[in-house]
Amino acid sequence: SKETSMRLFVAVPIPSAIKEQLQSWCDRHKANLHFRRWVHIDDYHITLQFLGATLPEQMDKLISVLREAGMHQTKFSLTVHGLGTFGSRDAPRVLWAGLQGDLQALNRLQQAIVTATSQVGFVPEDRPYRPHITLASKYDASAEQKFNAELAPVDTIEAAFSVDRFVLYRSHLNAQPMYEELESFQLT
Ligand code: 3AM
Repeated sequence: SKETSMRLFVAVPIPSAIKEQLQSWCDRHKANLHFRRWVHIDDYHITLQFLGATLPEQMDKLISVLREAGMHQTKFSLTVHGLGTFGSRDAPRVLWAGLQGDLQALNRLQQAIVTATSQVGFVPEDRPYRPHITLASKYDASAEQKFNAELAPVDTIEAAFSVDRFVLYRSHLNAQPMYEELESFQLT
């Protein structure tokens, strides 16, 4: 039922040193970028799959297929690189930092997770996977200056990190930070 279900998603956590750089970039640029909601530093992540409402009785099986999926995926490295938005140019829905590095490994991991969770009843999204780190949302459409990625020097946010695990998160709407780490899964 709705009362007992949890809102879950699977994501790659971001190491503290990288999160600090992302936050510092946001702090330096938020006055010029007209988003009203900035992601809490502890909430930065790369979503692999949004699972949505999940019942407590689904948890054991879910955790077990995720653990199995992680055992067959090897560690890899990513670089935070560049900025982008989802939504239209005049009214972007979210501002995100992009990724470079071993994107093939990231896509393989995402595929493995979608396959694993489908075995326990989670329905994959039919839109293509677009890995990103959301930085801000709620664009102020009344802003005089339209969003322009060129206004913000993207090079200052570049940094490499190693991905050796992924996490099952619970989302708490209206909380700060919003995301609670329920379970961590090691890659090989
Ligand atoms: O990774 P980000 O922060 O861009 O937008 C939500 C967030 O994405 C997304 O899942 C992530 C963790 O909450 N999300 C929320 N509701 C969703 C839905 N119904 C969703 N993704 C797909 N379908």
